[in-house]
Amino acid sequence: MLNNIDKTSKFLSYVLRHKPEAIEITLDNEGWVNIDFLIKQAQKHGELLNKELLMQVVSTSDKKRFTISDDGLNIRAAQGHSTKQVDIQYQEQMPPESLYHGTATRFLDSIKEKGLIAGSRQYVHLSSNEETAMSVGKRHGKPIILKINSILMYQKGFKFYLADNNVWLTKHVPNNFFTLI
Ligand code: HQG
Repeated sequence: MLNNIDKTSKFLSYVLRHKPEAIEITLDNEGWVNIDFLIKQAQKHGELLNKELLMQVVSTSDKKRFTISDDGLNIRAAQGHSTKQVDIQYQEQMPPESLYHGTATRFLDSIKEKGLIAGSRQYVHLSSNEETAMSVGKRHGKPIILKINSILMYQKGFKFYLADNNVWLTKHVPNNFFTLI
């Protein structure tokens, strides 16, 4: 059973990453929405949300999924978007030598063929350490970890971005830039 915090976290991920229209809100290009308005709309659609619970979810999120704006008025998901409303201008960055991607064995054949693709999301998500990659992979089935030669990709002109919560993003990892570990 999910507790209130986990339920609310899933709800916020859903509306801030994928389906803002589900509660009749609009996100700006950078993914932000006014917190009071979000709460009002969530309540209107039957969600048990209030400011205290929202702030609790933000501060306890293991992956720091949500960011509050400096003025405290707005909230956004740090990464993971599929909605076309949002096109965050992430700061391009030089990646570390290697990055990791956790996935499931059943995807391997396809990944070996096409490389890592963003699918329904806007970016391929990469982790800076193996432990995180492992927990991401476990969500999909029997996990495996790919080690990505991110610095070589960068030298060859591929762009990397670092989200607010330290998840690394890139558009595509072709199949010659990773090994299985
Ligand atoms: C796989 C979570 C077949 C890919 C995590 C992954 C992350 C392919 C799945 C964030 C493929 C997509 C994102 C190909 C990639 N053929 N399968 N060519 N290329 N895939 O959930 O990276 O908890 O969209 O390996 O922590 O698992 O939601 O992406 O298995 O940061 O905050 O297609 O979501 O964060 O799955 O996870 P997802 P992901 P939250």
